[in-house]
Amino acid sequence: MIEPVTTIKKGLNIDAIRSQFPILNREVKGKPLVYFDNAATSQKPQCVIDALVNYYTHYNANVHRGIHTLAEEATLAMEKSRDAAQEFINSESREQVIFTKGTTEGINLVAETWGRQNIGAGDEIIVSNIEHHSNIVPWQILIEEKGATLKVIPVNEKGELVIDEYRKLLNPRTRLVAVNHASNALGTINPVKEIIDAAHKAGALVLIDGAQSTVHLDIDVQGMDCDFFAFSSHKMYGPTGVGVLYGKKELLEAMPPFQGGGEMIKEVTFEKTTYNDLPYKYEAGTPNIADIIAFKAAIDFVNGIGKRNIKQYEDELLQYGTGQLKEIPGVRIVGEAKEKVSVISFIVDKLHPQDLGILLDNYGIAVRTGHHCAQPLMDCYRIPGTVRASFAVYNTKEEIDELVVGLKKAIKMLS
Ligand code: C6P
Repeated sequence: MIEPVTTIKKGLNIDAIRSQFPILNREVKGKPLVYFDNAATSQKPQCVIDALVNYYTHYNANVHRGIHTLAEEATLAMEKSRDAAQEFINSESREQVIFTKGTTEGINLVAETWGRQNIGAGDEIIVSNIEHHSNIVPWQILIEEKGATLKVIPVNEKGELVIDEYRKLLNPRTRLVAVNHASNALGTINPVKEIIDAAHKAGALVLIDGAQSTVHLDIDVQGMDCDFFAFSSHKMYGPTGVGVLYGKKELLEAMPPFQGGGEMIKEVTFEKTTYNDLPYKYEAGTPNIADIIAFKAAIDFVNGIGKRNIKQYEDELLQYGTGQLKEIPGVRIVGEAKEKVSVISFIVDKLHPQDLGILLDNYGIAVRTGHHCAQPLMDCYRIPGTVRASFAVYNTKEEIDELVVGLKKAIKMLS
């Protein structure tokens, strides 16, 4: 268990937090690992690893099917995860928490069910210029099939959405607005409440891609009033292969099923099949039981530290890192929105991000380089990609200093 350390006044006990992550003790290329690729996936604390091992060691069984002890224990543990996720995002009910493989599957689920049912020729879907491909391509597949149109909210030089232009895009043909809560490529936190309220006034629904926000920001789906919210466990210290799709109940009830199979049915005959109640209607087949169970350990881990404490500490890292990187000649930060999560994207004059990434890896520093699955954004800024350092609660200013030293060396070698 994490030490009960953590009031804002005292500051976080980062050493105690780091000690929960065994992987942080390893070396890469003979150097201590500096892991700054948290926006891609965060590392996992021991409690999450233990939850996985514990399930497979002691009560591995399928869920919702057996009446034997192991099956009951597994079912109970999995459903406890649903309760934890419900509370974590303040969903009205547990039935509205659908387990998916991750954000991508959650968005595709909405596109293939609600979208197929509700989008027609001439309808419009609005996305933004700073979306991840996961929140672009599913809508492109849909509009191609239906003869609908995709509209795009522009982004300014700082990496903020141009909300006045967004308002102009809304019209009676707008059926859905799909935007991220926080951008993976820039770190921008979008004004989702404002976006949602404007969309609702225009009669459109809103899907929020919470992949990059859920670990950093308080999430209140009721307060936000979003219609759908999708996120992934693996970006918030939990296992891969698990995510949640939240939806408003009346929408989830009206939508057709996503996939057919076991668990999502009430009764099957060759003449007619009736579908299960929420949330199981959207959870066909044996779920990812172990990872769903361990996801609760991740939620407990985050709650144990407190999101506000995490955000406050990560903001410090963000400001420190931004200041340090800006001092290096030739470095330009890409994305300087007023509100950001702890992501710093940058480019260096005349150098390719990938070359920098390879050299940084030689110093044990893991960053992501490239387009970050946000090619339309890179095209808009006319850059091939960026180097991205993204921070988690276990990172330190000393590690940022390592990045600065490594980057200076890399720039010297490549120039
Ligand atoms: N971004 C990154 O390095 P999945 O892969 O389904 O868990 O999440 C997809 C996704 C959707 N939206 C946003 C805003 C995201 O950042 C991501 C994942 C990772 O930035 C991997 S490409």
